[in-house]
Amino acid sequence: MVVTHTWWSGGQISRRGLLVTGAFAAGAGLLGEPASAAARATTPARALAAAGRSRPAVLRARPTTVSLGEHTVSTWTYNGLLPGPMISATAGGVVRAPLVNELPEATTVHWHGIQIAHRMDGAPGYSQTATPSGGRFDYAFRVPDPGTYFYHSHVGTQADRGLYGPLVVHDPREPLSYDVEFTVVLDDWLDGILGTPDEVLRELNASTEHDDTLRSPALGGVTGEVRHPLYLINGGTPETPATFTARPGRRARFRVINAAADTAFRFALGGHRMTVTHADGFAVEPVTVDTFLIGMGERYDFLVRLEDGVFPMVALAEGKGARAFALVRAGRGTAPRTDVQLAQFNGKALAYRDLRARRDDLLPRPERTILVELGMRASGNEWTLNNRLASDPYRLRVDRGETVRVVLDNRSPMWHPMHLHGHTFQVHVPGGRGPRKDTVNVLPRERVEIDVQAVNPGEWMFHCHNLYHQEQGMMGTLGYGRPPRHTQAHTGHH
Ligand SMILES: [Cu+2]
Repeated sequence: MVVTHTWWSGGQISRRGLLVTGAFAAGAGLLGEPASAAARATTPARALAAAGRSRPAVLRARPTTVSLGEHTVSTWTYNGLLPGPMISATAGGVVRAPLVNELPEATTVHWHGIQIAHRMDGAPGYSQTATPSGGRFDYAFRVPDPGTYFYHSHVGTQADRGLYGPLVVHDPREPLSYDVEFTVVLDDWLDGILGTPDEVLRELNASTEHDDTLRSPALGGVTGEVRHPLYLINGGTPETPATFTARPGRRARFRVINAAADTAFRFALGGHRMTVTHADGFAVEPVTVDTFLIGMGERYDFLVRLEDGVFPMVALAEGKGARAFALVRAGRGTAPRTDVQLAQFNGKALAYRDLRARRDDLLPRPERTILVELGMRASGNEWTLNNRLASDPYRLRVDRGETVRVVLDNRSPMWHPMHLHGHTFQVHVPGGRGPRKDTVNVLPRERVEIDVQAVNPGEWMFHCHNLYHQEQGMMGTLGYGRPPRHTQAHTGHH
């Protein structure tokens, strides 16, 4: 089956609803409805009752032939779609998304950013045994918080194939007003062009050097491990771009997800400034910027009032000299060239210190501090947390109910987007009220402090969201109380 991104290119919820079997709550955020927040407004009680009627969104992980501009590649996707199907739910509701594994190897689905019940986390060796080829796993979980999330395989390098998709949790009391919303999934692509991700990992493991031409001052040095041949927005290439269509003057919410394995993107929308409203799903005090840098695993939501015309959406692959490209059609006009230069990239760039959490989202003061050193071994291809690899993982021990400050001290020569499962943390910024996030970029020679409230017992992965660093050892755990007896190391090649 050949899949293009066409089904997605409408981008609007109403268009997607034709194809998607989202686990949505009737009457609250129905996929076929207009996306105005007012239309979705409902009481929490009603949303909860409605959630009980959600129907399952079956995810079939399977080999797929995908058309990417001039390339036709064999890869793995969910349901033959790239990205996988939109899963939409209402906060407080339940997502039912059974996985059917039609791949030739075991797999899991991780629900990135969701404060989820531990056994549904899709963490092989920690929350479940990976589902074997031909097997099935019935994912069903409550989604406590509204926001922009995504799901992806958490086995080996599978997420650097096409095994990812968006997960949007609507707020039954959405405070923002907008007319239309779009989901924007960024990815770096190599599968079927440079080889498989497993082959690329083997090459990286055989080398002790990094590609010094992939550099970014904003990321403090070498920006990634691989120069990808393609960068995608919703599966579209610059030559076959995804297109987001709406009427001029409409207020649009964009939900941007970086699902890439190894690429930070510098994002801008031609002709517009963006008012950022959410970071990693959580609301922040709105801040208007021209551009933002988004690491792997991060999400930003922003609002714009659409101007009249056809506008380029550009996501520069940071330090890699290439871009992802899409179109926003709001009115008439000809499409801009794919190499158009955007003034926005010279304008105001979002920084973490610009992000302020809502008062309701503040965590208690931490009671103690734990230091986690991010390191690189002399081999140059092993990445560590407190000098330990995933095969013998560093365990960050917490007790239920406490809040701890975790100091991420990057002594390695590369930046790392550190991601914690099962929790959101609060990034410590001077003056307090830093954003709630689940993924935070830590630059070389930088110390980032995050506060974690231990409210969700389990053994949780804590790892770099550069997939290649994760597979080269950069994975520890956050666990409650004494370590369980049967915790097993499960990943990495060491
Ligand atoms: Cu890393």
